[in-house]
Amino acid sequence: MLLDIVTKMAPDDYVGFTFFIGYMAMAAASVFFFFERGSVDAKWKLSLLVSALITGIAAVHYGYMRDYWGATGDSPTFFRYVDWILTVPLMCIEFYLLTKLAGAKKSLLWKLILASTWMLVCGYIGEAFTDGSTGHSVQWGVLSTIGYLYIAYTVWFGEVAQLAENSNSDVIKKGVRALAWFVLVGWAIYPIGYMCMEGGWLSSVMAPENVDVWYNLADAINKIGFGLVVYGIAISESKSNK
Ligand SMILES: *C/C=C(C)/C=C/C=C(C)/C=C/C1=C(C)CCCC1(C)C
Repeated sequence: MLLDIVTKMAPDDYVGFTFFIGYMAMAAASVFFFFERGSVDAKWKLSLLVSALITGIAAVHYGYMRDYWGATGDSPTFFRYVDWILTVPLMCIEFYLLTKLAGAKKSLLWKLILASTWMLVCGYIGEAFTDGSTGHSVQWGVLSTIGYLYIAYTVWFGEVAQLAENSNSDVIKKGVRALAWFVLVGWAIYPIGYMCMEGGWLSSVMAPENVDVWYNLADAINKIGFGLVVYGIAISESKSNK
């Protein structure tokens, strides 16, 4: 089955190409984050485990998406959202774990998880149940964006930002700010991709088939890059305490 798909991969199939690379990169990142737990202080091990889970869950779904794409040539929207609905709340957990040492409460964790789930459920309804109309796309896109803006606000100015500011650790201050940039810039690629679907505001700018290349690039930045920043924080904080 797999071999069949591989032999049919066209040389200019960039979506297929990035699904293959994404799969291996996510898997490799997971192994890295998992084994590097041994290099950081005990209080950082959970953060690195969560990083490994994010890229590990993505690796499995990239395997599915790669094969689905190879077999059908369609956008694997279903697997994409299954992956996001698991990995994005895990990224919210990373923000909580980083600020927990500065006093973050459980309620912060639940607010972020709720907002991210809302964002993705609305996005899925908008994308998977599209009737091709602009009305449907915009309505669910706007609802989804409320969840996104809530998260962006919380990490830039709200509770997460304030906790990091009061943390007495420059590493955490800088690290949380770096992760907030991922949310603002890296995550913004997804709504742009969403708007390229049939009926979307940008549907005349980019064909929906190319959207997957952007999603794959965004995922690599937002999952592996995000994990590396968390790793950087954990490593420097571990050293500075020795
Ligand atoms: C690893 C995967 C990540 C970080 C996925 C993030 C996804 C988003 C930030 C999606 C956001 C959307 C909107 C803000 C509006 C339109 C619908 C979505 C779901 C594409």
